[in-house]
Amino acid sequence: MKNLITKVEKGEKLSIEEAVLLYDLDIYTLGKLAGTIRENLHGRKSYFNINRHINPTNICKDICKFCAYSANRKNPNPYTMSHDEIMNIVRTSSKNGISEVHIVSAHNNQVDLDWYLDIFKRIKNEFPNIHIKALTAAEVHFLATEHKYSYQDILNMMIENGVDSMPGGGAEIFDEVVRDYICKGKVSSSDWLKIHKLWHNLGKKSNATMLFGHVETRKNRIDHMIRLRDLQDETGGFNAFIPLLYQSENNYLKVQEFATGIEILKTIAISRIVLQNIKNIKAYWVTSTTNLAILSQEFGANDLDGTIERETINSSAGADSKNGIELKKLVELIRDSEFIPVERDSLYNELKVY
Ligand code: V47
Repeated sequence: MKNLITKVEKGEKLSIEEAVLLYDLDIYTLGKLAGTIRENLHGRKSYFNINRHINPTNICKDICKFCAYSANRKNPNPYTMSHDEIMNIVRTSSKNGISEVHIVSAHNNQVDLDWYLDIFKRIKNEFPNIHIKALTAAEVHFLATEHKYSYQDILNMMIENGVDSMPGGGAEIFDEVVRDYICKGKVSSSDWLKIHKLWHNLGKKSNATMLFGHVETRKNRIDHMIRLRDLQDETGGFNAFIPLLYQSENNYLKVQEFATGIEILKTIAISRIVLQNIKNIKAYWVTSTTNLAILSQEFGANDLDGTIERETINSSAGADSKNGIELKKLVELIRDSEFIPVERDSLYNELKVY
């Protein structure tokens, strides 16, 4: 263990086996190691943005066992927003000072490709200063397959229509066996990575998530991180890594044992240690709860996502995020925990230090 700690302190790259061993360290040692990396990168600053999540449709041709958002037997309320409805949301949110819209949908084969893409142009025309983070690699794969285009074509169309960056959703767990069990039929791990690589090669940025705390093993998590680390070495295009804690309500995934608070904090700390080439680790308050997100700042996380305003995907599965979080509260929580709240834009330029 001493050798392993020295290796981390020197910033050396860990193998899968070494990184799995990190879980055997106590939480304080891990916090210290990850905290030092965080401190060197960001000092005591903790970032967030003022953003709005929009989930325009929940009709989905895929069935992921962990998903409570898509319209199905457990959630029999299908909806598809019109572009006018979406524009009204963006207009209201722009008055609230958002700098970003985060738009993610289900895989709806009852609307055409223009329904997915035209909305970006409308938003960009009316609000050129709002950053559009939209379409996960899972959606890109769905649109390419459904409408018979290449990934490159879809990515080019996204740029033509005003998409600025890609969110990190749809990554789930890259291990093929687990992936097959929890979300068979969805974009494959290699295609998820390929789509992000193509996007980065267009000079664009994206995020990467990992859904954990369900049926995956510690080794699966490390394997996931290392596949991201390898791609980041090639492209440098990931802005942030976001471990998403599994929410268990209203879905079809049976989980025997849920992740404990210690396991969650260890996973965040280990992600900070393994992914030293990804600058930001986001403790997504939506899935981890605000309490644990705040604590995660001591375990390597330097970003808490944003105010969100409205959230459907994770709140359908039990997260307490339906109505976002007030800016004042988010700032107070960060300040009370003796970190410095910094509002950022989507590309991590600092907008305001509170
Ligand atoms: O892709 C679905 C996950 C993701 C559940 O890039 C679930 O900045 C937990 O990707 N329990 C969507 N998670 C959210 C997402 C995201 C969120 C915030 C910021 C960014 C970013 C991206 O939510 C999905 C899926 O992996 N998800 N169901 C569930 N039951």
